[in-house]
Amino acid sequence: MKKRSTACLLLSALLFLLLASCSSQEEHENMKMDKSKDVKANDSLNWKVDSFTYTDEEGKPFSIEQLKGKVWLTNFIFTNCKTVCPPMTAHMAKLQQMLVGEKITAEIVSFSVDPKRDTPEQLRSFGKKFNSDFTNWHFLTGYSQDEIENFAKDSFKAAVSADPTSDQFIHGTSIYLVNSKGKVLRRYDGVQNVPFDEIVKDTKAAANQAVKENPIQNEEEAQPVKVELTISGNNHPAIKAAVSQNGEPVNAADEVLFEWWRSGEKKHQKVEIKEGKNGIYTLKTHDLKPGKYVVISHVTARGMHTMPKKEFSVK
Ligand SMILES: [Cu+2]
Repeated sequence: MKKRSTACLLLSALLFLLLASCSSQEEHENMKMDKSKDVKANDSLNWKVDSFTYTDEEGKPFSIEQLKGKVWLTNFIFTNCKTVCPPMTAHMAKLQQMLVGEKITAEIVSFSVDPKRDTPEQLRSFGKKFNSDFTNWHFLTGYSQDEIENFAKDSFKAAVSADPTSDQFIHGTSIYLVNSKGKVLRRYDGVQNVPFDEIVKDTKAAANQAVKENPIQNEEEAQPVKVELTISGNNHPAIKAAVSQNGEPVNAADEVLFEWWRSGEKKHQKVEIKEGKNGIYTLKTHDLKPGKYVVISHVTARGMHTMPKKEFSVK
């Protein structure tokens, strides 16, 4: 040690600087790998994200269950980061805006790698600095240092560790795209050459895929099946049932049954129509005696039963 040369001192200083920087060596290797492999849009890394229940920037529990059926972008950050986390977060904020612009439904999750200092309040004020919209962007904490290091390694093959020489953390700088089944699809550079358009395009594709595979996820938003009966013509009126759901015509109802009778008479007539065109099921009446009639249509579509009633008269 006494004989330590100036060159050696310089080298130590350089090493110190390298370690203190946010991007890990593993990340640099990943970047190299990304370039050489030229990952295509359909290539899936196919890593399964481990189940978790952490704490969000509101101090509320946030678990992977809340991401079920949803597509999400994610990264690892900490609010006291002196290097890459601020630009990474600004990039994520830009992506959030772009997703809104393209009407893409996706969530964003930023995991703190410094859970001791990153309280929910701290994360919230950090997010606010970047105009993060917390409705679909979740900043997570509420675990031990060991837990987040293992989680990052197991689920994202990402290194996270405390820098022994400073108060900084060494962590990967990727943005990951996770599909609705909790599989990591892709990894992008989150700092320097962020492929914004590509990320938005891939997220859109994954979100469309999610809707296709899991229409149930929209069940809460699904309105009940709607039926509108209209009657046109006098002597032998045509009765039309327009069946729709969420403004979309339903052309394959389980059952559309028209049943009508003359007021005061017991005799009913029934016709079942199986297929609609543009959601319209038409019944042409015939041989009707003059009088007042009542018509009902039973419609069973998508498990929902609805039965409107209408009156008409034949002269
Ligand atoms: Cu950082």
